[in-house]
Amino acid sequence: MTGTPRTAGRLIADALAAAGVRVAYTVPGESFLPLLDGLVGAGIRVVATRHEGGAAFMAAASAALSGHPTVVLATRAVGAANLAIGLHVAHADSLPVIALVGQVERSVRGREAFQEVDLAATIGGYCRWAREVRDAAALPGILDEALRRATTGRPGPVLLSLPEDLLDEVVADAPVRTVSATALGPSRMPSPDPVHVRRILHLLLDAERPVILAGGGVLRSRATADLVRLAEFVDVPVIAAWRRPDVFPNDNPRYLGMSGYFAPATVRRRLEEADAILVLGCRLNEVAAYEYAIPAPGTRWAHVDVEPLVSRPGVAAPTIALAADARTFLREARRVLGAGVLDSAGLERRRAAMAADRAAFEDARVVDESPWDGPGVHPGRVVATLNRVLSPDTIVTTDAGNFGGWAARGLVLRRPGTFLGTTAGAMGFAIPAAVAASLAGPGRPVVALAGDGGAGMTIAELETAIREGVHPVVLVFDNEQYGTIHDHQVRRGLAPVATDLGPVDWVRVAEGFGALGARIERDDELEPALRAALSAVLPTVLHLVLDRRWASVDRFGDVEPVVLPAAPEPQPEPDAEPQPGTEPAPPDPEPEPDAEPQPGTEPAAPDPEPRPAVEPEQEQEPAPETGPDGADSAAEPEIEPEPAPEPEPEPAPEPDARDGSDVEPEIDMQAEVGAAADPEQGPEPAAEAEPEPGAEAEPDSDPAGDPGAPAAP
Ligand SMILES: Cc1ncc(C[n+]2csc(CCOP(=O)(O)OP(=O)(O)O)c2C)c(N)n1
Ligand SMILES: [Mg+2]
Repeated sequence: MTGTPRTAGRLIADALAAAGVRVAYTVPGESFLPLLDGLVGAGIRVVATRHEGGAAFMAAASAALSGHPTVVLATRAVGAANLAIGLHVAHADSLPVIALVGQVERSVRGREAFQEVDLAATIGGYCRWAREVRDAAALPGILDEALRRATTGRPGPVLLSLPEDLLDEVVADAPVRTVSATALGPSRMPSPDPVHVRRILHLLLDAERPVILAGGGVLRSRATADLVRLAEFVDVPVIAAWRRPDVFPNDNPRYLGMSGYFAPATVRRRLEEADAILVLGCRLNEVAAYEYAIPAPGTRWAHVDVEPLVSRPGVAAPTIALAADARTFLREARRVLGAGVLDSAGLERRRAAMAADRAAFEDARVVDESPWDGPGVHPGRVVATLNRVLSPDTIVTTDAGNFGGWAARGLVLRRPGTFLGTTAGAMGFAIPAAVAASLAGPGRPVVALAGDGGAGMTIAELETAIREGVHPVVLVFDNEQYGTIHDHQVRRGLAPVATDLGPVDWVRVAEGFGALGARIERDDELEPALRAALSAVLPTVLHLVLDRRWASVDRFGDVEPVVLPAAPEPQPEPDAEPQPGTEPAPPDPEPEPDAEPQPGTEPAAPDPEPRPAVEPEQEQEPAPETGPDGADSAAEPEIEPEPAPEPEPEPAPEPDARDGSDVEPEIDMQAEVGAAADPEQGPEPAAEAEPEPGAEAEPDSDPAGDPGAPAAP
């Protein structure tokens, strides 16, 4: 594309619009005014927030829901410093956030100018990549690179430092090479080699206790429906990675819970017992992997990820590592399975074990049954009320804090894209994320869960919600305490320093911003108030009064564990799911990739290399998504929800393919075990060996890793 003369600010905005950016969040500054102008001119919605931290949280939430790169803007050292927490979130959660920060004019740079700091070297350190632009002629190339870094391979935040005077410069007829939205993202990765896919299926299906650990990569590639199909077809259970509970429908009998803080004890146990794990679109961060205890020593595991691990200190290398996005992997797996035969004895064994596992999990996730008659509400019953009242399309956002433990254990989510919580454990996230979710999907119910500590950090964004015409519901769990940290202190026998907070009248706070509020002191008051809040046309804050003795979902008072009623005897699950093997195979609705030789007829490949993550220049065919569409796009819902998993039967296998009774065995899962997953072969190389953010310990995490006494960030 050849550019017409325009300011550098407008050129940046046009490039962003072309890359699919639809919304930008900011606290404005005088250092980037032409850019603000340019964004509006390019049809990007610009939302002013009350704090740059809120803006960055919103950008991260928007990117998570829409899959599009999202912009956050801030001014020089002061605004950029406030962005940091949200950039860290975007890094931890692999979200394509583009931070554009106004910088001092080039003529005063390096002279201790007003609000001057090296932005790329400081705040840029929170990002995957950061540059200061010194010359307008270099802008197109730098923008190109920034967009690629943010969206290809493992997505993440990038930062551009933009000198104020540069943004005013007119860039005359410069050739502009902008990246188009359709050329970006992990879905542009090539289909994985079927030989590798088959090896991974072998690893899983030849095991006694296989499990799939699914993470954000499945959500980002909109692959939940594909994962459900695979899990149902092969009868392998799924565990969601920490803070990704919406990756698999929680009411599906194959779902065995979310890992990490406050998970039911059955989750860790099941992961430890697994003799094979498929880690799919998951970074195995410290919390999700129980302080790197998972995969347990001796567990054979496959890592399928846009940037799979080769090795990490203290963790055994994967048996197989495959660079692929979750959706293309799952579709290829389905194709490979459709051409083969499953061992029926293995299927039966897995199905029986799954019924028992699921029953144990269901018992362990009960959070509302301990006796309670006040004062204040029972936090587990709050979660039970949410389960009863919220429609399946409601988006729930969460903050960090022990209050979230009851939801982590007991909240039931049925659809992908209905949960936003950060693996960075950042307080203050829930309310801005709820505002962004409401903006992204107008009309969709959105509920934020926050403690009184976290709510206090970003409650001002209620005004942003009102100004922008959206109305999330905010539940403030008020124990007048930084309860999580107090809990740490108590468990270490320390005095409670700096963890007591004073009373806040959250109803009046809400009303002060022009929102609605209700104080909830008894369990039976919540349901009517929640229903009213969900149908209100203004944001509502529900002030949940909590007795401080609710220390966590596992502890009541400073010493007493929560006493729950005895669990009922586990009942085997009636398997009501349609059995793919017993139903007629409909035609495959998806175009299959070019005809490939049947895997069964291929010569056994001697441990071939996986295809690496796509290089930017490579194979960039158009995506099915629509590109940017100027001014109109700003008004459209931003969320691109994945359709709920279809109930239709599997297309690929023949009626008897699962028991192999009269189908030619094109893949004999039994026969190929040894060749498919040989631990001696060592891991496949990953695309890039970057430091893993998951390896960074959170200061508040519980070093003992005691699942019975967790500490939420
Ligand atoms: C931005 C940020 N600052 C500090 C922390 C450390 N921290 C983790 S939980 C917590 C207390 C949260 O208090 P509150 O929101 O009231 O929830 P509660 O633990 O009381 O349920 C703190 C201070 C953090 N995770 N994030
Ligand atoms: Mg609190």
